[in-house]
Amino acid sequence: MEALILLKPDASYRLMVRHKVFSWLIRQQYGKLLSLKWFLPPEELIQQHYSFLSDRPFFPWLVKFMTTLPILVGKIQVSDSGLAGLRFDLGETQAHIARPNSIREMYGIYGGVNCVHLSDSPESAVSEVALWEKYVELSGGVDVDFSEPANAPDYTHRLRSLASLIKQNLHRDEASKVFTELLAAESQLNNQHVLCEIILESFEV
Ligand code: DAT
Ligand code: MG
Repeated sequence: MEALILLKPDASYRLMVRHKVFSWLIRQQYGKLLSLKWFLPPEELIQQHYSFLSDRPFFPWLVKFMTTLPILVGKIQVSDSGLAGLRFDLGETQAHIARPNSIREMYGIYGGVNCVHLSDSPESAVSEVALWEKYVELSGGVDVDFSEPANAPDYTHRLRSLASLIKQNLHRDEASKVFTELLAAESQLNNQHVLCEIILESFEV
């Protein structure tokens, strides 16, 4: 089958994290990365994609997180058991409690800021690919520069500890300021403040 893969904004724009997630995607033995490209998902697509979460308090934030900036979207050719293997590599949903050495533990920041979406079952893979292909062509190969960025830092674990302070309302302003500086140092984006805002907003809900 084909499964849907999305690099969420925290993986699409943090250069070293993007490189490391991509390295995992091409080195893993479970399936074959077929395509990845930049795409700004419209709200109605994300609302449908995450419709099973529409009554959760974080849903409005989640839709905003996934529709404010273009993200990397694509497909993986994978068997049922291969998909389970990839999902195991990915780790649990919330980044701050994901299994050590999983992709989300290593590169996600906190909670739902968890770097990667991957279809979570063969059924959802089929339905997600069908849904997304109504909006975007996903057959064009990998059309992104993933070369290793020279000297780009990866501050994931400092960002997570600052997120934890902000969530607990401890040193809130200072922690937000340092969080913003570290995220900017990791990322490459003209409107950097937008990325910071959508990530910081997740700690409010
Ligand atoms: P997954 O992405 O592991 O398949 P899911 O399909 O249950 O998890 O949820 C989709 C996304 O919604 C998830 O990647 C991040 C967000 N989310 C889910 N549960 C959450 C929670 N308890 N707190 C914050 N964000 C959550
Ligand atoms: Mg899921």
